[in-house]
Amino acid sequence: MSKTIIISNRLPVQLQISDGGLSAIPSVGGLATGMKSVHSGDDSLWIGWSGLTDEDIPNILEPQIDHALRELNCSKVRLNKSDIEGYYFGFSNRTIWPLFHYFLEYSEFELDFWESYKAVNQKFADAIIEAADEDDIIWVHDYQLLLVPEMVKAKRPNATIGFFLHIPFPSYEIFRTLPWREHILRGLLGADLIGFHTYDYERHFLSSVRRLLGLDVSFNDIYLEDRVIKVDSFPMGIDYHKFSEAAKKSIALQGKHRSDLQKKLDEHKRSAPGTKLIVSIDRLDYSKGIAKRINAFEYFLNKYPEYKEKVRLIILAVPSRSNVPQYQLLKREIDELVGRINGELSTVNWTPIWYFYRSLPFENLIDLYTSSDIAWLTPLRDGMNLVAKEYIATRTDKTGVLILSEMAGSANEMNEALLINPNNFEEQADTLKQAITMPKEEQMARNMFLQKRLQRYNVEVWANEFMNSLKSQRKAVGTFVSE
Ligand code: GDG
Repeated sequence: MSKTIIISNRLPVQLQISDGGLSAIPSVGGLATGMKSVHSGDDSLWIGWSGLTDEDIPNILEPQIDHALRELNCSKVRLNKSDIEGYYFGFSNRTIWPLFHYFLEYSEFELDFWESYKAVNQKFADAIIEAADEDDIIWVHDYQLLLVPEMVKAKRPNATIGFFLHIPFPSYEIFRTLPWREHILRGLLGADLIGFHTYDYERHFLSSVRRLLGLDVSFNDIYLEDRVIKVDSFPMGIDYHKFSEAAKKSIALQGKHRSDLQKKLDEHKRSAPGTKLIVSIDRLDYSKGIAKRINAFEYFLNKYPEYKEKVRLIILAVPSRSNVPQYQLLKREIDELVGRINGELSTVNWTPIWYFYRSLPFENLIDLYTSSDIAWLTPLRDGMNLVAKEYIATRTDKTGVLILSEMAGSANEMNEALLINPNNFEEQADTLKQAITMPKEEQMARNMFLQKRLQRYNVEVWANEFMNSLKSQRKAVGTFVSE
């Protein structure tokens, strides 16, 4: 019987060392949840990095780690500190990430990063080749592993390989600037199915394949020697039920059972009735447009001063990639902006911005979603943006307004949200006013459509549709080769 192998940079597992020894706790992130139906039972295996480098793992613990991972049908790829520096913090996050998010000026074309990326992709590919039989189904995830499909196909030509990119694929004019552009395309073309969040990313990829490799492309099929590679879009959904149920639980908590964060938010609502809470939640990443959002908020307060003391912006910025210089600079910029604006505009009763630089437990994230009147998400580029979808899923009474950047992949499916261009402060100021004054009936009408769509196309459906398409590609490839 064939098995399914999933590969991502990180395993869906958190390793913990305690008195009782070592344990591997399954993580509850979006991808792990979505892949539950695919990664279940002994006929599936998830290969990835454990989060600990060779230098972090004492030899004596190695067998224990492997055993704990095996219990969860996981297997680790061993990486050392220098791999992580070159492949992860280097090529993945200082070359590909900025380039694919249109931050051309941040993208570093360093030969050392590239060499490390190739070597580490080969380590992942070797781990797959060792584990995979000829007729297995292999699903590779994301921008850290763009070369893996070709490396695996070379040794396992009959395996069916799928690849899904979680970030945007940029337009040809951007992608062509990459010195190793043909290698990256050829790496991906080892897959039989290549999936993107949106139709636009798919078109950009096909255009690069046609123009840089001169291959035949017909609709969404690429012809490469004796193979046909299918390219398609699969917009990722969320675990709708998990978010709506958690929201019901959060809202139902009474008195002393309410979380400290909820108590603080309740107190705020009591002391300043009618004040609107605007929330924004992102990893601290320049692609998310956090600094521009803060500037746009200041612009709004200057344009519509009647809203001073009537609105508060809550920013949750989750620490991310703090080894990369651009992220350190951004952190400083945001600290200064928040400090300056709060310093200039605060009154004895009002602080315009509450800024949290940390990760919150899931329950608190839900408290924030359920307590806020408006979610304001302004990425300059974003593959999908799941926060937008999660906010809508937690609005169990259907109230709440979502303001969403049209540069997020999720904007394609969320037309009933208020869509904005994050570079246009004038438009955002007016949209904030529209959100603040939007009648409840209109909020509910908009959210009803959004919720229905998100319920239907949830993360499990996303994973199953990709897998079904991959399986039918296997059949199609079989037919093509034998003809
Ligand atoms: C990449 C692409 C694409 C956030 N803060 C906390 C927390 N979160 C959770 C959210 C959400 C996830 O993190 C963030 O997902 P996004 O989709 O918004 O963004 P990226 O991390 O950039 O993800 C993106 C995604 O991959 C999937 O393909 O949508 O475009 O960039 O689920 O809930 N969770 C907890 N505490 C926090 O403080 N527990």
